[in-house]
Amino acid sequence: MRFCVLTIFPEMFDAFAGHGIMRRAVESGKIRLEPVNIRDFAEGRHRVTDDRPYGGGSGMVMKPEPLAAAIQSAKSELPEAPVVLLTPQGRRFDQETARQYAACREMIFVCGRYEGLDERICEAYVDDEISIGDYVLTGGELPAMVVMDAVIRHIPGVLGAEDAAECDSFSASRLEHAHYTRPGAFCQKEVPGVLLSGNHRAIEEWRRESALLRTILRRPDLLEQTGLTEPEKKIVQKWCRRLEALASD
Ligand code: 4HQ
Repeated sequence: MRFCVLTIFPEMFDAFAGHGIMRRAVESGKIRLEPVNIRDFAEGRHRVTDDRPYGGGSGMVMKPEPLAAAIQSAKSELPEAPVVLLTPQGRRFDQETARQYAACREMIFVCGRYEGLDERICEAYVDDEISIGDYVLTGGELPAMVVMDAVIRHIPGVLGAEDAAECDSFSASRLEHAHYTRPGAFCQKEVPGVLLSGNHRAIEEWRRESALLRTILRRPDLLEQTGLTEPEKKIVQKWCRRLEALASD
């Protein structure tokens, strides 16, 4: 998969491409990440990429001409790529969107700075507007890295030994079970005994229960979308009986 990222801070992507799973994916040739400096497409001695907003007010706006030239250049390199703008005005990024993007062979990200892009660029060139959450950042670079990070996990062979990105759409609607490693006792807390039992069926059941209870307590909103499976209903019924016994005198 090939990513082209249009930004005025291409160096921000060095650390991202240079570490961990992203680095391995780049080195193995599964991923190509090409940051492109929008400033290289700006005219004049100072190569200015921003200007004052029509109508006045504080803050600057990214000029349309350098952006248009940078996007056209990226599109000629990656003709199949959707042009994705990172903006709080976009639709919310989630695991399902990450999975869908992983089916693309190419993507172009546009990272804004200042108050954002001249609206005519959005209208003329942008295929998709994505927000990583309801907060305001100083630029689209971190959101572009967040999106790429979530997307590459779905590309076959990228995770390698680290288990595959859970492929069913269901996994996105359940939190992970608790995890433990050595030592067996830490801070006066023991690892749940079943995990040391070697009984793989029992371990699998404990993990399902852990995942479900954590989801109910921390993110009940995730369950409203899918509802409970039959085995999950059994777990909830078991806990209902336990809690009722506790409450009855
Ligand atoms: N931005 N999710 C870039 C964001 C943002 C977000 C604010 C994007 C500033 C110029 N992007 N502009 N949240 O906060 O994607």
